[in-house]
Amino acid sequence: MICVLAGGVGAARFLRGLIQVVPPAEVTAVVNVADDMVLSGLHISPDLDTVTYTLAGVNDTERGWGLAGETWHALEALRRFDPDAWFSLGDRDLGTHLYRTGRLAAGATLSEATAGICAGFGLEVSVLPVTDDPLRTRVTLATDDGAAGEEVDFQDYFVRRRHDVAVHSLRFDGADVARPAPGVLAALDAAEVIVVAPSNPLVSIDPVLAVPGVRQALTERRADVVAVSPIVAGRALKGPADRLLRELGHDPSAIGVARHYAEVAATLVIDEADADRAADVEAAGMRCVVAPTVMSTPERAAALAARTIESGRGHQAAGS
Ligand code: FO1
Repeated sequence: MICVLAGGVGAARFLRGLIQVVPPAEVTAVVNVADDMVLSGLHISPDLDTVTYTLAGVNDTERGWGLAGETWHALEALRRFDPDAWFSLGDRDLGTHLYRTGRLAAGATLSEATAGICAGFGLEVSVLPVTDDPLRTRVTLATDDGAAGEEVDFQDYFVRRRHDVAVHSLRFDGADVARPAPGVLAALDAAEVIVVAPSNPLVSIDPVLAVPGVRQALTERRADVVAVSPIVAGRALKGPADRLLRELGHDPSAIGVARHYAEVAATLVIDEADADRAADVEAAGMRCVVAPTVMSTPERAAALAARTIESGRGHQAAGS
């Protein structure tokens, strides 16, 4: 079994590649829920849905989030009453949020609601929220002179402000008391290889690691953990990972990613464009594998997944 720690789009593409090279029933995705929010009374789980829709092959590939062939009649109707509605829920996507919210209101856990959604899409992959407890990323914006300013919800920062603002710090509200969802620690324990997907290290993977027990589970399995760098030639392919790394005091490069993950993962896969940084990655304490990491086609995603899994298995064979 392969276990993948996952955020949104990058992880979803990686997982879609992975199920081309590993039987889907042998894959477990442990997914970030700290981007979740309640909007118009509906519980939205962006990363869970991005992973689910992509694995099911029904995602909108242009936007990266939501469903293909989406229409926006409900949003237009909502804007009659709230012209400033800034978070776009498509008509088809709404079905997912209605189902999830209904199940939660009836007493189901987020894991149970997620299992129902995955069954509805016919998925064989186990998609697990990292926790069923409330976990929310809160973003403290930086003032012009770099001091701590207003603290806002993650989606307020990411979508409403288009992550085009300086960040002072992050915290994961609820992380201290959150419990891993059923199956999470068992999957980390049983996995042949654990992959840290090419997701934003600071706002997608760190909240997953912040759930008590998860970081320790990875540390204990460090030799079998392979991380894939989401930074290529100093840039994030999507989203604000490069800017956030810089603003929060990390090197916005494969080396910064290596330093960030060295405690939990033995191996880092970096892109060919960063081949000249391999020695620095190794100096940061990680074994370095150089491969094409840009998942511009499903074939490239499958090749990256195959290489990543081989790297984890190879490391085990080497006995390190
Ligand atoms: N991202 C946007 O940039 N604008 C949106 O209006 C938006 C709506 C949305 C609705 C449902 C959903 O599951 C995701 C949605 N996203 C939207 C994406 C999402 O909020 C972010 O990309 C992630 O949270 C970051 O991983």
